[in-house]
Amino acid sequence: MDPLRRSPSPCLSSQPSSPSTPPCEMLGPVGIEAVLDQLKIKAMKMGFEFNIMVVGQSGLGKSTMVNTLFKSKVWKSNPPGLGVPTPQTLQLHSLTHVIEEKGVKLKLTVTDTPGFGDQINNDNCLRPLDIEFLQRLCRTVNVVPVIARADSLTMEEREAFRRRIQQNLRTHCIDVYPQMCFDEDINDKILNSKLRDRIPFAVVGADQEHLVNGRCVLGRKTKWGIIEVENMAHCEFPLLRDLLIRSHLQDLKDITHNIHYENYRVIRLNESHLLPRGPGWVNLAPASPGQLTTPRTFKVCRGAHDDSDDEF
Ligand SMILES: Nc1nc2c(ncn2[C@@H]2O[C@H](COP(=O)(O)OP(=O)(O)OP(=O)(O)O)[C@@H](O)[C@H]2O)c(=O)[nH]1
Ligand SMILES: [Mg+2]
Repeated sequence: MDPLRRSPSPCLSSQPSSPSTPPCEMLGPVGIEAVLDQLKIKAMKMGFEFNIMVVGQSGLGKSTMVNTLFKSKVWKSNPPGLGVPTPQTLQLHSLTHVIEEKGVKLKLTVTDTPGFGDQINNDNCLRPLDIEFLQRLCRTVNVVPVIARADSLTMEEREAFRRRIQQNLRTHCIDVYPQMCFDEDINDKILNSKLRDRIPFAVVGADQEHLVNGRCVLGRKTKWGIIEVENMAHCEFPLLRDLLIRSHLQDLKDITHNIHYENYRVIRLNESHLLPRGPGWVNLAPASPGQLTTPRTFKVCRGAHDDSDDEF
């Protein structure tokens, strides 16, 4: 039942409003804005949780990137277990760290994975294996592609590689994050268009600190000098980090929760609907299968869940 209908306020009568019955607004505000404080208090109490998984070819720098994320300046201290050389990753491995800033807690979990498709050359573009993998992956999670080991490319090569990858993604309908169809308003469109133009970010990973002009910086030592991961003149790691942890964290979670998870749920419910009916069988399948598979419906679905708690 609609809670607003259940207990009508004194100003709501069964009579339709007429010029002689003053509308509710005239009696003053009811204090709806207090809900913002309630949401804030609840969010502060519960904290936020965010999961990232790194995937790609073996030896590409995935484990180093996980360490870079944890060691970059978002964290004042290093989580335990870092600082040792990264061995080859042979199985899934998750690292969790709680960051607290001004009373807001973020529990960040980064999952490292073993490399895949190592025998195939991908010097110039996406391999068929990557295409197949990304096409499936972007229907299940938000995909943020990066150009790893960007220090091995000149600035011109990075740009040319980026354009080739962008073209590949378009040609093969791989809809990476931030997906254009989920831009909610003109501000989203402007901000995300700039990001889409820069993705894949050209990043450098490093888990060693070096002294540069009296400052301790995270970077890679080469015979030409130190490549600083936090320096935008050297690589785009700060853009990646800010997208993930700062500017788009809640949006990434919303899309995961309201679109990817909802789609997964619908698929599973449809599967269970096909199972033979037995004790405990409940018909939970949606009225029209595949309802959530078009971007237009995604958007509606996203709006419908915008009040979700997002607890984890
Ligand atoms: N030049 C350069 N080397 C890097 C970079 N990131 C990592 N490396 C080096 O690449 C090697 C492999 O790095 P890992 O992080 O272990 O690679 P991985 O993708 O986790 O490898 P697997 O676990 O085998 O899948 C190490 O020697 C790293 O120091 C980078 O941005 N630039
Ligand atoms: Mg690894």
